[in-house]
Amino acid sequence: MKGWRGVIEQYRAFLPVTAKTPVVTLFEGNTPLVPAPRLAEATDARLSVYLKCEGFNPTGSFKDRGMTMAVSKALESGSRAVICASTGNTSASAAAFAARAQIRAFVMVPRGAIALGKLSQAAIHGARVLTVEGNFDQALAIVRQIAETHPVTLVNSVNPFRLEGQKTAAFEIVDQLGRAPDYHLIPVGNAGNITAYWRGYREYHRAGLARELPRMVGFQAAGAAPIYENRVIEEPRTIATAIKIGNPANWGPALEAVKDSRGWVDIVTDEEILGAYRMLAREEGIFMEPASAATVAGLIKSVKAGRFEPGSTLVLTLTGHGLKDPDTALESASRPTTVPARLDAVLAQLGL
Ligand code: AN7
Repeated sequence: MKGWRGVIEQYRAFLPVTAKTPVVTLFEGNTPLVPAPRLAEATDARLSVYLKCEGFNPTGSFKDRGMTMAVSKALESGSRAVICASTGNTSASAAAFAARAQIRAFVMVPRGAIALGKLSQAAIHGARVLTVEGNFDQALAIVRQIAETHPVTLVNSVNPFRLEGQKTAAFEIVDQLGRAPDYHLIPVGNAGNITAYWRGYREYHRAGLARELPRMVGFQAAGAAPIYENRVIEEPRTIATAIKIGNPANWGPALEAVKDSRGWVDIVTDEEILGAYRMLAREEGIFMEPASAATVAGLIKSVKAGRFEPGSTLVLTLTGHGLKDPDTALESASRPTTVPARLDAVLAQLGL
């Protein structure tokens, strides 16, 4: 078979797999790197801005890159079940890859704090879904305990294979752009992705495939910003439910990535996130979920603060598709108008 066959086949030489690893894939990866001219124009026309649209992965988020690795390795080790806590996207991806591998998936999501699309994905793929009366951090603590004492594989990003798979996004960006960007902007929740990207860029650099290394810039929601505030947030709050996390599992490695790359971590408010969310949809035609828009909000804020040299190349990771969270979209846009089925009534509404 010709063409793209998923991130493991594409980047096998950089991944901890052997000929014996049973590759479980949905042909994830190979997502578009889309130029964002209007975003650049609206912020600083002297910047080159590109969007790595990870919402176009098979389950609609970047999690598929890590999940193909985690589930393949789980299967290789003889495991017949995976478990995770999730703000939604990890559970959707785990459920899909477990279905593909024909093993069981147990997922725990915080009650009332997960977008509708994500919940429906986990359900339709046949995962056992528990909604926890608590937040993500509490759910993660429980599944970690379960995985230590029961024959189930933990597929949160504390599973090292998750980050190995996710680092392939950095490889793709270099392959698509012909170089590493000067800055890489990314939302931060459990802090796995920023860690994985930095690892990917460094590995490509070491292999002589990228001459440059980007500065890693992470954005947290203002009400859920443990890394920025340097303290655990007991009750994180934000409209961007994907990154509503108060005690990130990859806190230390993410800080290292930011320090090593001479980057920074900043916060954006829910208002800024929603503004960026609408702008991205209306000005660039790209519909991503609010957590992804945090990166665009971060771009706007950082440009205002004069943080990028003119002529810089920036890549923004847009982590999850907008269709994941239709409720927020409808609340953020004008509602449809109901009309009688008559030409004159329709024309009157359209103002034509
Ligand atoms: C759209 O699904 O943690 O900093 O349980 O879904 O690597 O955690 C999701 C995280 C950004 C943050 N954007 O990435 C989960 C989960 C979206 C996300 C993040 C998530 P990390």
